[in-house]
Amino acid sequence: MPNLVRTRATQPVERVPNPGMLAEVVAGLSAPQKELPPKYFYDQRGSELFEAITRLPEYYPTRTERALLAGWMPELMAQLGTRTLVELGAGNSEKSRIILDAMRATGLAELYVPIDVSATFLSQTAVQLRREYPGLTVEPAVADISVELKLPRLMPRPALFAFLGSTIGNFYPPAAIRLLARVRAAMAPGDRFLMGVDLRKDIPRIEAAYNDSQGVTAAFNRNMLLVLNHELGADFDPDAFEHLAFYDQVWHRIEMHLVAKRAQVVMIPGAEAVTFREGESIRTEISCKYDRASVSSLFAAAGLRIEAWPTDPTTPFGLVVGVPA
Ligand code: SAH
Ligand code: AVI
Repeated sequence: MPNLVRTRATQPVERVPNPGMLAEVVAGLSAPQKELPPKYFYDQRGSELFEAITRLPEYYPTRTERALLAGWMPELMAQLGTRTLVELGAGNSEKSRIILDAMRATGLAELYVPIDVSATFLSQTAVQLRREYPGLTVEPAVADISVELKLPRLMPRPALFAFLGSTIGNFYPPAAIRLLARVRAAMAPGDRFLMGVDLRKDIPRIEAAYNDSQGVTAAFNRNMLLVLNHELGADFDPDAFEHLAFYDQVWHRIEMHLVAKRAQVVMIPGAEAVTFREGESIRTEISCKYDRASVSSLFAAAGLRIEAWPTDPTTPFGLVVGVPA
């Protein structure tokens, strides 16, 4: 059943149809600075490599966000009376369990909607969560959140829309604003938006998080080429590309690139040959770092405002609660 993901015993869900992938990849590789969208990291292996990244000593965001959630969610969920959790880019839902536990403690938890492009990973997570939370309805949605949210028609309210892990940072500001505006449009009175954002801080610490000593981030970066080989029949040689990650102080973001070790030509069926000069790179990801002012202006442009942001100067990561402006 290669194109179907079974999320319930009786209800198969179609894998995200991706007719646009070839066009998107060709457009990205034809630009003066070759570029591919980071959503193509996340096949099964890519999702597993990201999980491994979250456990690396250098990768501080996940454990910092987990600690913030553990400290804050019991109080916040009791205060909001949340009945539905919608999560964008849910991944393995590891930190979502902290929110779900806090919802369950209030006796109000009814529905969890994890949304992700990584179809098989999402369905495995859903099966596991149904076992762990017997009274909870888990309705996963396979969707590209840069295009749509794919929400169930009926959701018990109030709902919490969560976007954790600083995945917002992987979107260029105009796309981030469109995404947040989509969330804003889906919110009903009483709903809240919870977003994790990685904060600006000393550059060596940020750069170390994307250049780990075990090479897991490098493998994650190269995995995108394997995804293109598998999905499009391309003939990239991942070993012919080097991982590069650096902080851009002007744009306040990490950039990840794959740099051609030598001049080469790559074939993608249905497209013209893609040529690389030695040293030429594909930008595979940006990871923007924020402060309060930059989050405020993103929110304002999307029709949201910051309602709460408990800050601690020693914490290099922010958890922000947003409401419609
Ligand atoms: N929220 C989790 C996972 C973060 S990794 C955490 O905080 O640890 C980023 C997740 O977003 C991955 O699971 C990836 O598959 C998903 N993702 C990335 N781009 C996406 C897109 N355009 N649409 C939907 N999901 C996306
Ligand atoms: C998912 N996203 C927020 C991660 C990040 O830090 O930008 C992806 C990642 N890229 C390299 N390491 C982790």
